[in-house]
Amino acid sequence: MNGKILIIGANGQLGSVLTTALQNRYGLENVIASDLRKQEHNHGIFEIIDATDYDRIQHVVTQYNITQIYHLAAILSAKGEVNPLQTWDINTKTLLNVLEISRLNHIEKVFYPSSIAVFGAAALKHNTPNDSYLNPSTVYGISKVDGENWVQYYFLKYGLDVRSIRYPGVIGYQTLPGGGTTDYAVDIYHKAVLKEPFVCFLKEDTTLPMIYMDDVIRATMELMEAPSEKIKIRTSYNIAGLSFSPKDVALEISKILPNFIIAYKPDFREDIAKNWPKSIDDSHAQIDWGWQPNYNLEAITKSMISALNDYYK
Ligand code: AKB
Repeated sequence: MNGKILIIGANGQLGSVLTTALQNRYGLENVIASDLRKQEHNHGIFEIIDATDYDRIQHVVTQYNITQIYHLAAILSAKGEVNPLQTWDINTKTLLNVLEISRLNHIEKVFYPSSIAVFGAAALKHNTPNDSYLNPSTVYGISKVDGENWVQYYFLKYGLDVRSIRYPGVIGYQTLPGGGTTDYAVDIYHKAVLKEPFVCFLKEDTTLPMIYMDDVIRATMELMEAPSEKIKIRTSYNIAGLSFSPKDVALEISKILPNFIIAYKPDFREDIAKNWPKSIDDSHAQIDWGWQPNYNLEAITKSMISALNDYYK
């Protein structure tokens, strides 16, 4: 790769792990991490960027001669419902800033994460196809549908090479998610390792598509490194990891930690989850750029418990 990568939203659940992965692959000096605040864990080059500030992004792009942008900043599904108009404003304004700056500065590649939140009641619940009718029930989902159409527009109209994945719920030990409906699937492991009971905000049988952090990082890098002609979908690719319900994770955890206790107290996040798919058809990602997940629930559970045991030691 020639040039430098800018990551916007580098302190988030995915951003912090992806930043390290990109630094390892392309060199510490070639990755510029950015977010609203600098944090202790930030290694390498870090710049403060509020992505609603067009001039600030432009300044950093010029300063470092940026050639690739990963735009990860967004307000997620559950938090987004607290202030819908602000969520819309932030999610859409930041994307349009990135797209316009990318076009004007001849950025070579842009990554834009979409989500299973684009699907709503009209989509099939099982093996949801990539080209489903999209009628999301959250403002986050609406902003991602809008975003998917904008990235395709910039590709078709200006030839901007934007690539996108619809992420399932992401599970990882490295960072805590914030503001999502799938966050329970990370919190549950923390509580289990701390030997505390877990109160789940979804019903016990609410099955959702999920993916392990290692798989999601590999998917993102494989998509970004694929030859341009292999990227046939310019809105966003479905990818599947696995599907499970809170009851399934609790059962798997109790095989390692038999005293684990879970209770269920569904709240408004259950209403969000019930409109999302239970499983995803990712055949286009498999055919176009060779996507295959590696982790099942047993492997995820072993890896999460072992890593969090070390963390809390
Ligand atoms: C959320 O729960 O909002 C996110 C997502 C599925 O995009 N994790």
